[in-house]
Amino acid sequence: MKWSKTAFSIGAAATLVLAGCSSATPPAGGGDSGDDGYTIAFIQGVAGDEFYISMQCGVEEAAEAAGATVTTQGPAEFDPTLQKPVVDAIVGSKPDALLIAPTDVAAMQAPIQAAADAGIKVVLVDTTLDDPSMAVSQIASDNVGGGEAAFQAIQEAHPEGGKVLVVSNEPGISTTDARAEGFEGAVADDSKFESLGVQYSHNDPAEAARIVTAALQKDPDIVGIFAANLFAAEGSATGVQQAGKTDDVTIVGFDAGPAQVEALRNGIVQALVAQQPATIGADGVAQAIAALDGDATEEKIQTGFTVLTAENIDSEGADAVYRSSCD
Ligand code: T6T
Repeated sequence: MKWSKTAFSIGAAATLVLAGCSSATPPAGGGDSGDDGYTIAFIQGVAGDEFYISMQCGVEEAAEAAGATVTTQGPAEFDPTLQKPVVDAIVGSKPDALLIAPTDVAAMQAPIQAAADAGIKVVLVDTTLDDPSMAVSQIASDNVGGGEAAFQAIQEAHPEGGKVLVVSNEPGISTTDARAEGFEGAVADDSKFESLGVQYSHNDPAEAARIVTAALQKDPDIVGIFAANLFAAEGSATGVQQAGKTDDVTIVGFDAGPAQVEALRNGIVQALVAQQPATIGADGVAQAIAALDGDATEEKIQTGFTVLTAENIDSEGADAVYRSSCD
């Protein structure tokens, strides 16, 4: 399957817009409302996560420009057992299109298939499924490339090599699995580095902190930690600080919420791989509308990322920081 690429960028700023959790743009009519605008439901991977809030901002802005109505909802945790009922309720309300970030490649298969079977145009944003064939389009970051870039940042900070650890979220999430794969593949290509493997923090920063503290007790010579998402990065930073190892361990986190950026500014985290969530959301709306209009859609769209460091966070990296609200 071929990915089309939009704006791959290292060191370049991404365009972002803004966010909230369960809200709707002003009614513009919809397939079901009898007007000429479409109704679009956006289901986040988890509510309150600045990555998905920023995506919501992109979705809302693009929908408003197209005269479509959007409702946004997300489960309280990144958990398929909590996301499934949200999808089931949305299917019952029969929007024209569903933009969704599935929380598990397997567990969300049947609920999302049910949406497609009900005639709703499905666009997968951020994460995907084992079998995404029901979707009119899939839009995601270059997650493997982002994992490779994270290793490159650790490599540059520690040219002498050493032990590295990945703190991820949960196995079965397409994005974080791909990031870990990209990172681990790059480590395997450099014999000066030794991988200590991937540990899963279950989207809980406190668990990520525990993992890192324990890992540093066992292997005090760890030189680098790759935290594969926002919550893993938050907890990894805490764990390294608690172990008093801030000066020795390079932390590279995926995502760039305000707390991660503060940790970058404070020298606790050395680099952040910022995605382009607003672009993913806007592209998702465009693909949904193309499908509803009977126009051609892109099977896969790959968006870029920006590596943020202390050097570029106040210049070309500034626009890549995620939003905590669309206001
Ligand atoms: O990293 C993002 C997203 O891309 C991933 O699929 C799940 O975690 C985040 O939402 C950040 O918390």
